[in-house]
Amino acid sequence: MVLKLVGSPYSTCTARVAVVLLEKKIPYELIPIDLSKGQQKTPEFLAKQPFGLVPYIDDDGFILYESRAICRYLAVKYRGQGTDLMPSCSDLKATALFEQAVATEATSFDPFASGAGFEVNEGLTTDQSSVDAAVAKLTVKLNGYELILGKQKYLAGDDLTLADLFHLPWGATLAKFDCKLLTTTGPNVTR
Ligand SMILES: N[C@@H](CCC(=O)N[C@@H](CS)C(=O)NCC(=O)O)C(=O)O
Repeated sequence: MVLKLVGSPYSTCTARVAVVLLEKKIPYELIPIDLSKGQQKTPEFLAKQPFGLVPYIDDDGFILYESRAICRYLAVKYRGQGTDLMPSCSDLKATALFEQAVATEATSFDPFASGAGFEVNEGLTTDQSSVDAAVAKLTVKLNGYELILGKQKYLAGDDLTLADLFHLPWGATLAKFDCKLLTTTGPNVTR
């Protein structure tokens, strides 16, 4: 049975999993959930994802939620297919640097990028001082990224990993909202 990705095309968390499915060349079916109608809060949905959030996957009856955990599951299950996106666990130092990079995304990028992204959300009234504060916090973090990426090609070293891909959904969303930070912080963040 083809893997089911239950989520929303408008959700960055769903996009995080979709990017990895594409990079790993894993066939999948998107089962769309209409967040505006609260379909993620129904008893049937909560039985699969107790917090009422997208996405989750159904891999032949195996249910898994939390986008980053899903991506790691897929990277290990499909090692050798498509792009390899995690170091082998027998390489202790490469694994430690990978863990450092994924933790960096979760603590130093996602909260700040989403904070700025939500403040400049299309169609909503924005409070300019809140936008400025969110962008200032994100700028500090991106300066750190500029240093990291000045020394190595990717966030966990010289190979592309999940840690890099985890940045794409919010990175693309910020660009869409005309937030120029990703191209003005420095050449390495831009790259
Ligand atoms: N840590 C979770 C976060 C999931 C999450 O916040 N999903 C959002 C969309 S990106 C959602 O379902 N929002 C709908 C709601 O809050 O009801 C993950 O990465 O899967």
